[in-house]
Amino acid sequence: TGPAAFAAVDLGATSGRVMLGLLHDGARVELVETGRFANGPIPVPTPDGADLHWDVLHLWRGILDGLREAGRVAAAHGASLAGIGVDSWAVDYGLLDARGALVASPRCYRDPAFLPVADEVYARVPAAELYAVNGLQHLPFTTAFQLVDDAARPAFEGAHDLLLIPDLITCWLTGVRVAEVTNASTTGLVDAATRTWAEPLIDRLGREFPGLAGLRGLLPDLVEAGTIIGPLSATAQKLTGLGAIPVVAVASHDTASAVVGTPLPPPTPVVEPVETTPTSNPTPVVEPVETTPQRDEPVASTGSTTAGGVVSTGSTTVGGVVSTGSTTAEASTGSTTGAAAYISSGTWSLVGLELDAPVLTEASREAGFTNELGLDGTVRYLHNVMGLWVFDECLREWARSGDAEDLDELLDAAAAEPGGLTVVDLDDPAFLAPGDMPRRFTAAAERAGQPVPATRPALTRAVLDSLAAAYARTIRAAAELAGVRITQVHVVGGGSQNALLCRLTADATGLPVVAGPVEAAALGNVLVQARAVGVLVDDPSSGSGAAGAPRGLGGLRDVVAASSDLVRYEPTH
Ligand code: ADP
Ligand code: LRH
Repeated sequence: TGPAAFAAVDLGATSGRVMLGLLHDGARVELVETGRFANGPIPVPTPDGADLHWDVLHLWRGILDGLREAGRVAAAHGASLAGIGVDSWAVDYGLLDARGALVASPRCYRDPAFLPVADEVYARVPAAELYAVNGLQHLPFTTAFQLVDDAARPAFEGAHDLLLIPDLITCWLTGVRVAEVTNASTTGLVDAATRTWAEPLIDRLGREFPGLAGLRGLLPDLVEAGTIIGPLSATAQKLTGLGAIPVVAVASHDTASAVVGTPLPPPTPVVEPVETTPTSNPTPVVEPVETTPQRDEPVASTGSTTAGGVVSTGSTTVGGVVSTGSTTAEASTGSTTGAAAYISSGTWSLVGLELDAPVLTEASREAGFTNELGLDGTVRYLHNVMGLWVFDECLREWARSGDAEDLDELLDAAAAEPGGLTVVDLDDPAFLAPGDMPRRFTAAAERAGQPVPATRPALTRAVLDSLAAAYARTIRAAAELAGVRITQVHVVGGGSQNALLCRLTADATGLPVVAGPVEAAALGNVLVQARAVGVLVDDPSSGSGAAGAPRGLGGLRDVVAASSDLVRYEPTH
């Protein structure tokens, strides 16, 4: 029989794409790009400056074309589409009027107008109270803060429904309005422990900010990832040339889909203290990695490499995800849980761990950790690092000046720079807005009393050194707060192709870095669809589950590992 075919719409802040996922033998996904379109914040002049918007209609055009092409390419492989799923960047939304038409083009989270709002909210609802419920790190653009600003605008009065970006596209495809929970968890309006709308918090915001009095009425019903929303509507069928294909609510936050699409090995008990002795090898070891272990195989089967001196033992998994606090693994062996960290590296770098319950402590809030929701009841315990946005904005600025850089040559030149000279704090909101990044980065270096990079390669190196330092800091803090020992770091997304950054990350963390897949979000999107429509079920002969039962997260990741070319970077010091 031919492959099962799924179309993943994956909208990043830098580009949107439609990927056809061909699932071969229920074991391996081949991704074929059937559409890619540019994305980015667009300044729209106002009497007092400019608002930042997304061009969601341009994205919609690209999605329609990409889906039509996905249908054609699937047919050429002897398959027809069995599902469509949409994921995108988080927090932003479209408002629909009573007729279901868009009230205004969605605003972009990088709009500087949002910057002062958080403090206005915290003055009325203390940050600690918010964190105890929604578990979100402080980000100035969390949906709840955007809404306070938006509610003061005339357009808001016409709003009847609020749909996050992927839910908006799903609604345009099906006519059905829902809020998928992984992305809804980034709004600040969801209870991280119960995975439901945080009604008391929403009511409270409505009382404190009269413009938000009707907020609850704007929010659709929540659904978990993996819910089949409905078939393509008759209109969407005409627009795409496709049939009544089921549209599935995947893990619609792109980062949640990317974490599904990360070949994380199962957590394991670890014994013996971590040895931090540097290796004597002066050159980075870059070797192909075969696959991550099957969830149910002993960890020894990962091959000869033990992570950072940590010896892994046995095959115990802790419910498939890392448990916080005292775990079964700890109780039975007296050891700590060893787990892999992930970095979803695109426009942002999302750095953290997968947990089975939120960490809502004050220490966690103060350290800037978020508890966003993941697939199958998991929690994405992570921190937003400003990411390749800073580097890409430099590239865009140099291109605008008429003297564009070749990416590979620039990265080679940056690799030859001394390194470690300038390391700035990329959490600074000064980097959030678009425009003139080289000047803003050098200004930040000056403010921090650091050497100001004088050339483009030196500046590139400084940005990447700063990223690697932020990754190491974040991974250390996550491990401490969640009570686990990190054994390796997985980097996925477009940034996993940046070999220099991967090497610097291995060195800064002292841990092996496993890079890939590049299209982790699209892969995670496809896998959740396949499971939802009943294609990805456990093979009873594997002994890993009942016949016909849907695969767990570990089973989905077996497919990720089988579908990806991974590259491993060992730390050199
Ligand atoms: P998003 O989903 O946020 O739009 P992506 O996952 O597509 O982001 O990653 C985009 C980033 O990947 C770019 O910002 C760029 O820095 C990096 N990138 C893409 N291709 C390469 C490459 N060949 N080498 C190094 N970096 C790359
Ligand atoms: C990455 C991302 C991230 C959010 C940000 C708004 O694309 O979804 O997880 O914090 O965009």
